[in-house]
Amino acid sequence: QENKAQWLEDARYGMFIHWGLYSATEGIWKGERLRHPNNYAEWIRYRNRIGEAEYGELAKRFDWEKINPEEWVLLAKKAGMKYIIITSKHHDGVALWDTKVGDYSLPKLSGSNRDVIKEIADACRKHNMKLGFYYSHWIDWQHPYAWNHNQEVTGRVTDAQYNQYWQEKVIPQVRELLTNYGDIALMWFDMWIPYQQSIIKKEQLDQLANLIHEIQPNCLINSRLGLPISNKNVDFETLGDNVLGEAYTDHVWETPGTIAHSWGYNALESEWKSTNQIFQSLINNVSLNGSYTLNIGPRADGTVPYEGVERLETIGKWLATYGEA
Ligand code: JFZ
Repeated sequence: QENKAQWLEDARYGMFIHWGLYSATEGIWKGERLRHPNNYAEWIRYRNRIGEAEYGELAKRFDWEKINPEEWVLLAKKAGMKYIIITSKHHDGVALWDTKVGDYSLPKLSGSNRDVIKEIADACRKHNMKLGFYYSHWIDWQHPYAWNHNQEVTGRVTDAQYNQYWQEKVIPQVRELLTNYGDIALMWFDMWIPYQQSIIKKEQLDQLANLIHEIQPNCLINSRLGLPISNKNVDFETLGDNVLGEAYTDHVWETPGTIAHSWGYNALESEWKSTNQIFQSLINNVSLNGSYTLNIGPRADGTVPYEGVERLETIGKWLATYGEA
């Protein structure tokens, strides 16, 4: 049987985009930096204990005059990247698209009728770029019955309650994502422990995978679904964040990497990797038949910090001159 993930191995280099309400905080909430040594801006709602209503207000800071997802696609092109993965719903539970499943979406919270997921899907089609969706299935800080680690935000959750979250939010939202936006190359789930150690049940993961296969049989699923690469529902392995490949494997794999430290835009970012370091990470993975998915964290107006643009363009120029197409 032909490996449907072969294109990802051949692609070698892609763009990750972390963009959501958290981007508008820029990593600062009420004059205070993130209450955690890891400066992940996309975790600010949880770390700084922001309430749902107040968090939703961040949608008002989005600058729709400037936001243009096609520019992200053009940047990926220039960088020599072959696919894009965008945070359709991160742990905060906010859908970036115009979901009909609940009111917790960027269009509804911002009062804008723009559907950024539709716009990036259209731009990817136009520029021949593969598109994948990050979807936080395990954790959701908005739904009262979803998982949020130590349960400080929503209280304890029973298996039955968790299943309610699963059936009324995860399943119908993933169905929307795979129905309304054309061909989706991959779904990137994000649970970094085996499902047995989580509240998720095997049947729920199978249901999710079956749904994806039913709507888009060619759509790939990553191992952070919560299952090992040996499972038939997993098409490629996602290594730990910024963890590079060490050897050839018999399966397709990728490393999600950051240019700086935070995934979401953080104005206090101070750990930009050098262009050399990023380039060597890419070369390391490519030399082992792996892929490198490098993240950008645009601001709430869609602009990408120049530190990232500069590194992406430098490497892109090198690839255009010396790399194979
Ligand atoms: C997760 C998210 O919590 C984070 O916000 C970001 O989206 C990132 C891509 O994924 O964070 C992780 C997940 C797994 C590891 C580390 C951070 N890991 O396995 O090393």
